[in-house]
Amino acid sequence: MRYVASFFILMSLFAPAAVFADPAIGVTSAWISEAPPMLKVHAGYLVIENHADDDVILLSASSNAYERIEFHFSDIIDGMASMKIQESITIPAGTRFEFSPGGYHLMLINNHNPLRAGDHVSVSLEFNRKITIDINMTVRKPGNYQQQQQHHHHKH
Ligand SMILES: [Cu+2]
Repeated sequence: MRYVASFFILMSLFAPAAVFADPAIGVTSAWISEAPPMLKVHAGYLVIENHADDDVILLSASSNAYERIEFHFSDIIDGMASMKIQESITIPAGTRFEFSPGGYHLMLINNHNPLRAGDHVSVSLEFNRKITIDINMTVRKPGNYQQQQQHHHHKH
């Protein structure tokens, strides 16, 4: 235990920003749904894979392009669509977690500049154990993206 503690003290001395990529966590399919210019709240989606033997917890997300980012879950309550804020997202060991339309999403609030399909937004994901992963999210038209995703699931 003492050994582990001194390891983390050393890490914090030599890596002051405590930012390092963790090969145990993979992020794929990161995109933001293009919205009309007057709409300043955008939905973002991604898949997080946890290859580690421990659970990881996504604690927060931030971007220079937005005022702030929340984690939301879309649900239907009494026939009304609603969004619930999630304080954090736990990804159990050896599983993948999907933010996808109709379920969990990043709620990206108040973009500083207009964003259109084809633009890229860099987002920092902060996990427990001081893991930060910087990702690049692509702005896409929602219809196009869904067509691509459903390519293999066509019913004739
Ligand atoms: Cu939302």
